[in-house]
Amino acid sequence: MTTTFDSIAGQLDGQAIELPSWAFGNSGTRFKVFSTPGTPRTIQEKLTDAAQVHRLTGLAPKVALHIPWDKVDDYSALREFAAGVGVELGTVNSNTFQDDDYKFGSLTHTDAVVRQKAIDHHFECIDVMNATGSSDLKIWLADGTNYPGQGDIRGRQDRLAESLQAIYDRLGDEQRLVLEYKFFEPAFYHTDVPDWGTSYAHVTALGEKAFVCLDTGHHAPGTNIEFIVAQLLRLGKLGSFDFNSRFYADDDLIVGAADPFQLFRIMYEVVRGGGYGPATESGTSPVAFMLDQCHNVEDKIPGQIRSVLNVQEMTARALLVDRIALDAAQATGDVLGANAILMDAFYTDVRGPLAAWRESRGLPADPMAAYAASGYQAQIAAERVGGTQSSWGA
Ligand code: PSV
Ligand code: MN
Ligand code: MN
Repeated sequence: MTTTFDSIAGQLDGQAIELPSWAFGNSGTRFKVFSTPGTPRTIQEKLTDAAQVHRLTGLAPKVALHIPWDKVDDYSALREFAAGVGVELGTVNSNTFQDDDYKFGSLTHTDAVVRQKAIDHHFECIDVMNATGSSDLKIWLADGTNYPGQGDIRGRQDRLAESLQAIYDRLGDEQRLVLEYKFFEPAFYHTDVPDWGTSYAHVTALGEKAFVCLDTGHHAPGTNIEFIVAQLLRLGKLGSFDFNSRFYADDDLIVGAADPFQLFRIMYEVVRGGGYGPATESGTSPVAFMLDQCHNVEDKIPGQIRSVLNVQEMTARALLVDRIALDAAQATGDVLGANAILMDAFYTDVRGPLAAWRESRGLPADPMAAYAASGYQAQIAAERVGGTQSSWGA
């Protein structure tokens, strides 16, 4: 290993991982939503909790909103509130999956009235972005069918393209649309945006302000996700990540918990493809790094702290790959040598150097321990009674 931690330490400055507001609410499975003492009752309390994650790690300056879960009367006031507690408002996520009208689809629906309702909801999200200063509109659709023959797959694609165009045309110059794909759930026969290729086809047709969102939990088991990362970066269309980890389905567990090696491989391709670091340096459009997780049985704030630390740890290891040596090994067909170079970086324990990196920047060496010692969890448990149910579980 010729690359040292000191030589990559500066590249860790400015790393930003956006937190999802919904990670701070109670969540669960379709079997049970357990409530956690101290769970936020309002978006303001969620922002206050998210600010703890940023305060202790320096890694999470933005919080993503989900509309209507985080609906408020005055988004400019919410923006000011966020700034007051030390965070910014980030990606605005639309929601067309919890309304009876969308039983058979939203942007793909056969009924023009329902389609327009779904389009109008996205217009409302863009209004929110204008007030919050958010740059990204994230669209994930529950649209799909359960039985062969239930819907006209081709017709649904055509209607989707038309609806997306109407939404895209409303974006401001500095705003982006990111289209998330998912191969199953809640529809189980087909979904209308099942894979990166379908998302890519739509966002490419829309134009230069539209990108693909890659949620790490939305692939079939065994999918080589880092290949998708490499390809989308090559095509200039990787807009954002929803990070989480999974053992079986869309588990939404802590990123890096199930398969740290996969997270390392993803981060290596991000670095290799110019998706990491300031946009001007990389020459590509910036990639937004977001978490999309739920904390069903563990405390939510430490769950989010652990998550951003996991991303930072695998980013550091990915930056440690000796790219010059790797290039040489690859060029000479040194299969095992090349593999060893990558594995050397993966096996490098960066926890000590990262603790020192934090201390040198006025952050606690161990953010998990600092949170546990802060008394914040006991304070919110005492102060907040009747936390919000997740909108998923409700
Ligand atoms: C859908 O599974 C998804 O990953 C989308 O990103 C939604 O916005 C999010 O979950 C909501 O929890
Ligand atoms: Mn997601
Ligand atoms: Mn998901």
